Amino acid sequence: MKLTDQQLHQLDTDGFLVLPNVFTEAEIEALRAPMPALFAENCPENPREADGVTVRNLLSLHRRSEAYARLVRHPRLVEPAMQILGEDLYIQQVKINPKIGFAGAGFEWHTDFATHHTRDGSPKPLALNLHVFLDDVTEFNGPMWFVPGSHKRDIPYERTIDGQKWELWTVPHAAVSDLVTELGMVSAHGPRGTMLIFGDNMLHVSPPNISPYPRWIFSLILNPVSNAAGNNVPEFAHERDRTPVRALADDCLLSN
Ligand SMILES: O=C(O)CCC(=O)C(=O)O
Repeated sequence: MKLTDQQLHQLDTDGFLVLPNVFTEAEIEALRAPMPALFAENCPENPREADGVTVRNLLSLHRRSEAYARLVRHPRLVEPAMQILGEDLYIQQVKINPKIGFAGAGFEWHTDFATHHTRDGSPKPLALNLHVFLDDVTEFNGPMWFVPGSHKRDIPYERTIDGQKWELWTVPHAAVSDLVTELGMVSAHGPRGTMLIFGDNMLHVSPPNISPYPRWIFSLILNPVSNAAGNNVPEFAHERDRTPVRALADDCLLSN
């Protein structure tokens, strides 16, 4: 799948792109099928919310499930990423943030680059975050909010520790306030099967999910091999395999 010139222009201007109807209902069902078994695993790749019970992320899914081993090589994800970045990419991080209804906590204001640079050591904000909505994402169930155009700004950050003692690099609220006042905010929603792309320096946040509805979102981070880092953090936070990712066939999620 190739992005149009207009989509590339929009991504460059806003810093994110929402593409509805990229994955079919049958493909979304194939991706949801292994989830109950994956949720049930008690392992470091399934960190919990502050309640100690609810799964906050399911990480390294491409090493835990055949369906996700295929999804991370899906041409509808890999080809646009290679088109945007124009060089060999490796799989940096693979996860689902399930944001369970009533119990899924939010994510503080941040750019991914603050963590990728400060914690992992990535030199440049080149990594791309590619999301696939496995549920309808609405205004109610904790969608992500973006500050369009913020990816072109120099955004300050500071080290914080969240409720579960995870290290985060978040953006001070005074800086968020200035950027939001100037640039505004947009929430990214769409039906199951929607794809979302955003860059490493995009300022974003997401509120807790206090609705009854879950909000499973798959996230793949691809980083240029030339920008590799992350050898000092757990592998589920930054994958070690630097093999350039290559696209499979378009029907890979449904073929045997
Ligand atoms: O899943 C969410 O709501 C937030 C995810 C996020 O902040 C990220 O992928 O960088």
